[in-house]
Amino acid sequence: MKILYINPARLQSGMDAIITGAPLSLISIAAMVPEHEAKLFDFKIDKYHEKKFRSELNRYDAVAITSMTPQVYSALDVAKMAKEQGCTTILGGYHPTLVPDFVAKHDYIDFTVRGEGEHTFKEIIDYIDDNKNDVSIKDIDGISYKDKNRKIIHNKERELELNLDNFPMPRRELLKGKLYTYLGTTTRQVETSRGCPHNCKFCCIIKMWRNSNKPITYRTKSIPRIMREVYDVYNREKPDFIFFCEDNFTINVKRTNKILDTIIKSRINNKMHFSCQSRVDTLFRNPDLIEKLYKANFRQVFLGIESVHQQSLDAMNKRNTTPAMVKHVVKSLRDKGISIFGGVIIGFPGETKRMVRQNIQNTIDLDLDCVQFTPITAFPGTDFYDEMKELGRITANNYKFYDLFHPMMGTLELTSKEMYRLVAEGYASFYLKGWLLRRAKEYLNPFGKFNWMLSCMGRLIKQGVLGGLSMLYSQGITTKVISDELKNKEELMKDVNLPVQESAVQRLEQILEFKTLKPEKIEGISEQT
Ligand code: B12
Ligand code: SF4
Repeated sequence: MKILYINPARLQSGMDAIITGAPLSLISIAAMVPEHEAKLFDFKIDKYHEKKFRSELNRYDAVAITSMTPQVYSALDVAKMAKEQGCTTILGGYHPTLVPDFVAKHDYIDFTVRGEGEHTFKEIIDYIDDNKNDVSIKDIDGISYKDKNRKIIHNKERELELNLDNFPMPRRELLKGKLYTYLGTTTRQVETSRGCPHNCKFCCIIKMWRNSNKPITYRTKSIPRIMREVYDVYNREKPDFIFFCEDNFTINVKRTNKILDTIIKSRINNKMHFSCQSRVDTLFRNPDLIEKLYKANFRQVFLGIESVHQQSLDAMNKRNTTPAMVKHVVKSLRDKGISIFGGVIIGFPGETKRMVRQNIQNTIDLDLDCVQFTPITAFPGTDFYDEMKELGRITANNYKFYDLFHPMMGTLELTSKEMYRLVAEGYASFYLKGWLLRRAKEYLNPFGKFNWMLSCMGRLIKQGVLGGLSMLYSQGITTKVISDELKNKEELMKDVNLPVQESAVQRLEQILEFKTLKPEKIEGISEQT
């Protein structure tokens, strides 16, 4: 059989302007059916002409399409086209998992895949390939489809694979020749674990990687398997960076240490850089980890900064984090020459305009390398979404606005229009008031701690700076949107009391006493420090 794997259209806003990430999802499921001819079409990278694309579709028996929430309309458009050209259509990923009916109801979608894709995909392909495995459609767990009467059937959920090493290596040859970049650096993703025990209020990870009879399921790959993937990437692509792409690479500190020790011992860290996503509280509690990340040549860390207001952090289920910890961790990382990409939430329920502006000002003061200001977003399929819907807060039903750039809801304190203006104000005041000069001073200094940036400077300027700035201008974001309140820093910040580091420690002790996070209750975590 011939299968075309499709990553649907680019978004015009948000991170897509500065980051083009490879679809690890598609190359992971493709690895389950190596006997079938495979090609990847990535709308973010490949040139698209409808006529040519349609005639390409004619060559394929099936299409496998991935979709996050904001991409879902593009995914459906492509699926419709594929059906018209006679392909079997299979859709999976976050949105089909979180809101399967929305996808499955369309006539041109044959199979909607919920949750982990590997086993389910193999079973579907065997099923449509002359029913090789001799199963009935109702026995394929994790799919939704329509019966003869067009009624949507949701089969039983797919149990998660307990040993991630059992999955074959992703088919990285499908990415060949495609330029995937993060802020101008050539980057490839490696996934070392799935799931997260933290359950932040706004996050949908817990819904994705979970067996419904268990609260949280966290699974890891073995160190030899991770290193095989690292070397596979290095040997094929020699990228500037490997990005450990799970949402939280440092959940289990002992395990993270082991991975870092192995990387250091192997000396692969002399050949390329690494990056990952982590949490402030973990790095605060484990300062040695920062040292080791540095030794292992990690030069970018993505951190959820979220808010300078403790009331918001608490309500988000980030009780273990304080603004003082954030300040400390950001400084520790940057002192080492590790750049930080921070995520900041605009308009968490309870935050007034003034509080949001204080949050923006705090982000500027932190002097992060890069920041994404995201209006508080409730992804459909999460408890948070249901809660907001019940309160009548959802303002956008069109999923294309769920792109972490446009607000999809309002709060008691802010309308969604006000929230959008605050997002614009955040970007304008962070990026358009001296940021470029500060970064240039650091990154262009051949003797400075950020001199690792020099080798990718051309691409960084083109994608990270020009791409990012033109995205802002195209959205009408200029310094004109900055309010007088934000211009008067002293007045604005006088009632923000950033406690000193000791009180952050005290708070942590207090919290640990209450044992809000009970690691022993989390499946897969036995070695948490
Ligand atoms: C790396 C990453 C990116 C990269 C690369 C994205 C890409 N091309 O894959 C970049 C940085 C570009 C990115 C961008 C965005 N991202 Co992102 N990203 C991730 C991250 C951290 C890892 C994704 C990954 O590679 N996972 C590993 C693979 C193996 O897992 P997977 O993708 O889930 O695929 C499995 C299943 O979902 C399923 N599956 C997936 N697709 C398909 C298709 C078929 C046919 C089948 C059968 C199965 C199947 O099978 C796979 C194997 O089990 C996730 C969080 C996470 N931990 O997953 C967020 C995440 C997916 N991103 C998210 C969001 C919101 C975005 C943005 C909208 C943010 C923004 N505006 O800035 C953009 C949208 C980009 C776009 N073009 O539309 C959300 C999605 C929420 C949602 N409901 O859709 C997540 C979950 C983060 C979060 N915690 O909220 N992202
Ligand atoms: S730590 Fe990250 S992945 Fe985990 S629940 Fe919070 S936002 Fe989601």
